[in-house]
Amino acid sequence: MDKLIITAALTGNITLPTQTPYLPLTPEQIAEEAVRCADAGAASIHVHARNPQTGQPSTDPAVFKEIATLIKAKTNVIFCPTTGGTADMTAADRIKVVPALKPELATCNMGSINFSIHPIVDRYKDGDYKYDWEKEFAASTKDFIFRNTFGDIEHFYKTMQENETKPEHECYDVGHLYNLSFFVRRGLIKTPVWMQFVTGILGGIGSDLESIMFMKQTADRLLGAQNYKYSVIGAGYPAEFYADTLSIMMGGHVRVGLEDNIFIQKGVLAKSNAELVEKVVRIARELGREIATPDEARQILGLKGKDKVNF
Ligand code: KMH
Ligand code: ZN
Repeated sequence: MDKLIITAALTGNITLPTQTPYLPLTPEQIAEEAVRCADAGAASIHVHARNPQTGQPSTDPAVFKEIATLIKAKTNVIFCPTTGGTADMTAADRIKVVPALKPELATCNMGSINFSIHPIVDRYKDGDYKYDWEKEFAASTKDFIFRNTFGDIEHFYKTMQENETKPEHECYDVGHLYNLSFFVRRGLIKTPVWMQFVTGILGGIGSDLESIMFMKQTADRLLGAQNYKYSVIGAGYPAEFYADTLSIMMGGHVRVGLEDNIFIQKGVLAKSNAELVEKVVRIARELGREIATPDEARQILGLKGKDKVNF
């Protein structure tokens, strides 16, 4: 088995500031969390930008650049920005970060899906929200279609190829594996590919073990096990740790972080992203799986190297 690549997803765009006071929002907070996660064993940091004043998800390349520069000054970790988005972001907005930063890795979402957090509004009263935008944002996801058409994906691939950025393929359901295999067969993306099974999102496949195994078996059948590396996300608690443990056992890689799960134990908020990384490191060590350093992860994934980025 490869050494284990741990990705830390620090803030995302679906966790609300109201859900946890520990969610990093400003570039400084995000960078500080990234450094702590790298020290704890994360090889890759998945980053979303937020408006530093309001905590709202943002596609502003200047904010991404500020975060990336702060992180690079203090650690050797891989910087992987999102190209995902919310209802008010176009595909053109979402991909802007790639030519601006020329990162080693960036996400590439492999199909259009419903992607919703609307049930969360049942948990809070109007006065509970930290920011004005949060309730309307969460409620509006009931009608959100996360758009990733074949045309969008082709455009993302082209931009990533021009900038030597490797796509991290986010696959939220079995159909997304077929989409990826379509692009491989067409020669638009070369193997070995790097993908992530994103499970437990309302609108995508569940985090139950059978579904994760089915994703793996389908990817093996469509691509051939030697032609891809994968990581697993389980959204929520305890799904994050169950899904990651299964992946550790199967030879896959893992992602943790407040983007996907805010709890360290049942009902106990994680006080930082690093606490989540530390927990998955403990699980991996108990299971005898060694942890990859950022440079070992670069080698496993075939990345261009951090000297070739634009930040
Ligand atoms: N928000 C996650 C469920 C992306 O940012 O492009 C999936 C994700 C994808 O992290
Ligand atoms: Zn993300």
